[in-house]
Amino acid sequence: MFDDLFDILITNLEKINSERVKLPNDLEEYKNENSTYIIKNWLFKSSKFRKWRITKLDGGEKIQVFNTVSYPTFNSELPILGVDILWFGASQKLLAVLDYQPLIQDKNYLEQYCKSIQLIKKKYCEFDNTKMKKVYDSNRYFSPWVIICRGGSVHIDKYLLNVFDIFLSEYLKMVYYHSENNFLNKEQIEKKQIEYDLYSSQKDPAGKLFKSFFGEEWAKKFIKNYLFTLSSS
Ligand code: BLA
Repeated sequence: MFDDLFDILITNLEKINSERVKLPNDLEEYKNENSTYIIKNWLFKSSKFRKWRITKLDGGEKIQVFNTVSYPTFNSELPILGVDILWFGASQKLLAVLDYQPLIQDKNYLEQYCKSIQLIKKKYCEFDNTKMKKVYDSNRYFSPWVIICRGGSVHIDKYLLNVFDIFLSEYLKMVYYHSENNFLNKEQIEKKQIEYDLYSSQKDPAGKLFKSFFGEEWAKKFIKNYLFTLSSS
């Protein structure tokens, strides 16, 4: 599922000359014993991005996930693009979260780098239909304009691809027009990205899910060596 989102993303990553980074076989693809859950992962890097990861989880009717996160190089203070899209087939429920995840909560930083999401929210207000619950602290690494949709298949059919397409292309435009940092130096950027990984590795509700689908050993390795690589630095 979500192949159209995946295809748009790959096309864009190719356009910006990203290079695919080879992952160990058991991180590239992993299945549980009876193959009810299959996870596939991709890793890219480019001159502008230290790391860009994509995860697809196929759990049949139970769960389908498309997740992607970009990390700019330590030379750029720009936000991290974060996308988490989940489909629960049995209950026909969609959860979609898209944000330019800010490194700091400075008002001017947020206005400069995150506010463009507002245009998408306004254009697709039927899609942006709910607020964040308490899993994450909304003041850490989320912008005031985070897009959250709790919906059904109609939200996928009518809006998801357009929302993702604009969200991605606006972000890439920002990255390519960005010339100088105004808020953070290289050392501070690195520190913030480390904090992001540490914080996310502790808060991510996916951790429990990976443990139950694929076992504790693989889940730990996946978090440390793929999802949040800086969390152990
Ligand atoms: C919520 N994400 C969730 C939940 C699960 C996942 C199981 C809880 C579902 C629910 O509340 O109904 C699952 N997250 C995953 C999986 C991966 C994953 C399988 O990352 C696989 C890699 N999450 C992110 C990123 C963002 C993010 C980058 O990984 C930022 C946009 C956001 N996920 C996010 C938020 C919630 C969530 C904000 C909670 C939504 C809420 O508060 O209502």
